[in-house]
Amino acid sequence: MSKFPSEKPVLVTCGLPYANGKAHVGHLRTYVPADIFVRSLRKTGQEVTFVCGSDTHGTPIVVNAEELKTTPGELVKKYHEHFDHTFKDMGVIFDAFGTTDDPTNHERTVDIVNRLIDNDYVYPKIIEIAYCARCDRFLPDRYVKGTCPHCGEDARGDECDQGCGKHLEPGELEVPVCTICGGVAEYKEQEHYFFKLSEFKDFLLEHLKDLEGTTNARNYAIGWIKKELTDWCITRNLEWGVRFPGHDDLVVYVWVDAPIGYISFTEEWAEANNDDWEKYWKGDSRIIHFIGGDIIYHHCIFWPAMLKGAGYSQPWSVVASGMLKIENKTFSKSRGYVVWVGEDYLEHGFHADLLRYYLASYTSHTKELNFSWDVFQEKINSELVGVFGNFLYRILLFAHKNYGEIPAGNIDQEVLDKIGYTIEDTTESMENYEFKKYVDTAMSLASFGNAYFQSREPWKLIKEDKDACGKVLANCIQIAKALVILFEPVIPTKMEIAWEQLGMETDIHATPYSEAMVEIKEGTRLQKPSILFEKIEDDTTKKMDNISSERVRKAIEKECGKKEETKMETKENITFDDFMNLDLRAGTIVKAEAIKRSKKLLKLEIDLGEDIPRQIVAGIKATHDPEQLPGKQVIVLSNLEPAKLCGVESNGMVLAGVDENGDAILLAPEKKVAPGTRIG
Ligand code: B3M
Ligand code: ZN
Repeated sequence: MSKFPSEKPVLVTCGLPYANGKAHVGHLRTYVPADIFVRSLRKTGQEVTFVCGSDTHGTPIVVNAEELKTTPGELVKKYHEHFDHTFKDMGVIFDAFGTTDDPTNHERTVDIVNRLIDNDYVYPKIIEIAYCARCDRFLPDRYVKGTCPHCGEDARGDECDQGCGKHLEPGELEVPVCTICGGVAEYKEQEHYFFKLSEFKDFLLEHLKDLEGTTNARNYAIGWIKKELTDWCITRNLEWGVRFPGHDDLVVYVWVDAPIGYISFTEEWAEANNDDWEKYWKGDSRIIHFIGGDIIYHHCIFWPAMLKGAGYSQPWSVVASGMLKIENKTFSKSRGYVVWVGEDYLEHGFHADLLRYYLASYTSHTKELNFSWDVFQEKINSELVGVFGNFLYRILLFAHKNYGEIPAGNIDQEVLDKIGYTIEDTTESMENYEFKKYVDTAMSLASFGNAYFQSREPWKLIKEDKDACGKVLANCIQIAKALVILFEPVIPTKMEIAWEQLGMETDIHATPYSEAMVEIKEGTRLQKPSILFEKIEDDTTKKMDNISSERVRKAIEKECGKKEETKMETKENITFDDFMNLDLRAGTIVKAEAIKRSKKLLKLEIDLGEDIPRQIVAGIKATHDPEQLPGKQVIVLSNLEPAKLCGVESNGMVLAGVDENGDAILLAPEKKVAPGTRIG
């Protein structure tokens, strides 16, 4: 049973790009399929509103603006414009493209947060927040890095980006380090506000049972909820963002106001079009979110709970794309594995539709997609040029040359059936978010067309029976008409031209699938066709490959340079008095035990000649067996301000170096000395 067209209003959204950097091919993995989906849905007769906008808040933007010596406002303005025009250039056409800093979004966020407060889903709690004494500031999210408590990998702020990918709550990160000054951070108590996510467990399990979309989204979310569902800290110590109601020193966490952008942009669209946004967000609707596979947690758990808690409609479907690889390497801007939409693609004169075609047809939406110039060339040349383009050009050229118009002739039942089945199959694929299947099925109609033309040998027939030949051509043009309608969602600009070449005067973008079965009109004038898709030459691919490898080479150089720099880096001179202020002592480890929550830390008790041994936390768990440590002598900085590491108090620092493997090397006196012996 077809799900579309539906009586219920349909809203499609795309994950909001952070207005913090340029658009790359990775972004397009969400936006291009979403745009294809919307165009296709409209062709089934479904009314759809399609909204998106820039995500303008959060610490990465503030950190980046600070580094670039500009303001967050200026920075996001620049990238908002960049995304807006890049999407348009790529044929991704939103009905509204706002920003989360729009007044509408500030107001809607405050409304939702207030509703959550009124409905008793928000409570204050004193928690430990990373704080940098040197910078004298709290360190929200991206201002702090450290070790993931779940998997032990290096992690930053609110997510374990190098390891398990989990969302991290404030205070969870172990061995926190300030990203501004690089100094060790400490945890300090502060009051923050929490959303009672844990109360939504049953609701979410029910909600997810019926959630449409790709199975990766549903399964991931269900798995997560069954494991754990903890309350969410929804406030941050920042200037930039949406103020938390009643608190001048707090803003809401970016993941609160970002998805609310979906609502605000719908409001902005409704305002501009004299329509009603509440039919989507307060009524019985179908809200479809296209997102990257790395933000399933936020869209399938946090977001529906927040909407439910505030009395808004919840998503009907979540479509999550797989990850992107560049030339078979994990996508990484810093390592140079990136393809920028502007400077690496459009600015080299490649047509947007070719990339749209590649992204839609390379692999299924939830799988990893590899971007490779060689594969790009191969796919474009063999499929778009070799099959589809070839069919269109040869039949139109033949028809133009021999008839100058669409010749007369009944359409074979076989041809109409083939078109009918193709439309059935493709629309079904689209409803299941199977873009590759959609394209492959449409392409098989082009192959059918080629075989039809070839087997009837019109170049011979024209000499023997012009009418019979005309009928063959009419059938081919009917197939071409269907193909252009079917391919419009994928390659919309190219299909505009093809539609004209078929002598059509209507708007291809507004032409429904059903039109493919309507027989073409004999006598329609045909212009001399032009070639729609040009072959990509080997030289071009080579040139693009070189640009890619050059970027990777430069990234490696930069990385090495950085290492070199840090190796050679010397600190500013200090005075002798400064040095004398360091109270360095030799001590004997009397006890050592692992801190369970941490992969890096050991809790040590060290005899410094005082009444009781000092408790000091050291990051040597990976290299030192606690059982082997008692009795060992070490050097301790004994007057370091106390700090809590992973919830355990530490009163000093054990001195250690790091060898070339990154392992900790403990410093020790040359021979055994009395505990407390002064060093220096
Ligand atoms: N701005 C980008 C990302 O994490 C983030 C999406 C927000 S969607 C509401 O992919
Ligand atoms: Zn992790």
